[in-house]
Amino acid sequence: MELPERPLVIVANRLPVSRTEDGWQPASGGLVTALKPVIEQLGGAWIGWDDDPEGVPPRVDDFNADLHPVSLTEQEVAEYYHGFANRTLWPLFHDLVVEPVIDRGWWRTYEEVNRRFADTVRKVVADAEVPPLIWIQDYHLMLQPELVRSASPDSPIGFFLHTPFPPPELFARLPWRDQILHGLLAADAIGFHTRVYRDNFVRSVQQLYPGVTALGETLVLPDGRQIRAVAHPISIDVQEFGSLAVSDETEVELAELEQQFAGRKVLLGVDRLDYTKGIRHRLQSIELLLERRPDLRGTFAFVQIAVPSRDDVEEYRRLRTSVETEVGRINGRFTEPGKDVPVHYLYRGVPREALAAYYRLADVMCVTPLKDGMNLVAKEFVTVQSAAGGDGVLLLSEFCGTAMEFADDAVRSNPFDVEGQSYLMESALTLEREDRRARIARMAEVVRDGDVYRWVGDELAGIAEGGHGP
Ligand code: ADQ
Repeated sequence: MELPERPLVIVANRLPVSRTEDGWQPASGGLVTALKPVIEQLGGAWIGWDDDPEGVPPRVDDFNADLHPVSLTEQEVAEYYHGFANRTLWPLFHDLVVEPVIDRGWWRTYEEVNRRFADTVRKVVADAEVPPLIWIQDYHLMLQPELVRSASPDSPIGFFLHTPFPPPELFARLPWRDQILHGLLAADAIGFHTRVYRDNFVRSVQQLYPGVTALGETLVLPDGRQIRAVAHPISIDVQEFGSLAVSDETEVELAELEQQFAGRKVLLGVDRLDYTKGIRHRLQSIELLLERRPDLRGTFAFVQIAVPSRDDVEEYRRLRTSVETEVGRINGRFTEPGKDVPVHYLYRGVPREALAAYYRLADVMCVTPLKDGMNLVAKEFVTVQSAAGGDGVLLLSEFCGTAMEFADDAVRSNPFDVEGQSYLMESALTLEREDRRARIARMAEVVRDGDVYRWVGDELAGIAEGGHGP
């Protein structure tokens, strides 16, 4: 990977560290893992919200960046984060699977908090010998490029959106659409997971700003300035998941699970508990399958692992209640006396080794979001299965970024069609073994060819190259 000869400043909602029993450590997400070696070489800084009551240390071992916390008041967290980011932008960007809340007060706080992040960037770049490359992450910080541009005029500035970008007719509903686009267009390069999201963005820009032309990946603004709008699909650390798949701890976990589910096939769901992930629709499909095919009862189990998420937000609390009601109803209807329940529901995050063991155990992995920017669970599953010589089937929603990469090797589902999806679950259980194995191998190869290190490299190169003045 060719790296820019500048330090790197990352601006993201969260700082890249978490508190563990052994003290502070770099967080385990894909972005942090992928940036570790890059930051090791270039050095740099990370600016993010400091949501630990005791404060985050200025540096942690094994991560070569200075950490610059932005402190937020309770009201700011409620309005900028739970409010505008998660109840306005999040549902709007996921095709309105729930109604976005439009609140002027939240918008003002979003602007204010974005300004505060930019003030911290200003302080950080003031000390830099060379203008750093500034890389801004995600929908919480869409006003940053413009604010940061004035703080560091000579820095290359990039922005990456981890969610989908909605079609222009949906985006146009946002009362502050102009400000958001204006904020973004100050970047040199703007990255999306897929070409569809990129094209949605370009069409929104063109509708709202007549006179913008698009030439391939380049947008030419009316004042002649050029920026790049690119599709760079995010991915996982393939090597890490490959070794995790066959580690001793994973084997131990798997042996226990195999004993627990002996004689039954396993369908699996692993998600944050979010209404975009299609968990309720998935459960309804399971219920229909059990209803339609009494002969299959007792021959399979459905396991849903749901990581608690955003439980300060009303829609998420309601979702939890309805998922738990649904699980209770299905188990109430279909559990035979003295036998195990058909649906296993774990409301918690599980350690990496346990996660890998579940991926290996699954006969059918159900990744069926109503809308999802990319979805890394699907990529983790095929990587783990392939590394362990597995032959599980991936049932994959048409409405996630990953579906663009896996062509027909996944069983493609429309999760809104819960009955159709129940038939797909049934047929996924009966695919021929050789076919299953070949599909997993092809999907794993796609992930191997474009892992998270390639994503980081493509993004940084794009930011360094993009952006030309009038
Ligand atoms: P998320 O919506 O969080 O990310 P996803 O891409 O699937 O979705 O990543 C979830 C991560 O959490 C995976 O690495 C998975 O292993 C882990 N995880 C999920 N459930 C877990 C559990 N119960 N226990 C332990 N780990 C669990 C957002 C966007 C996505 C986009 C990513 C990256 O919504 O579309 O793919 O950012 O850009």
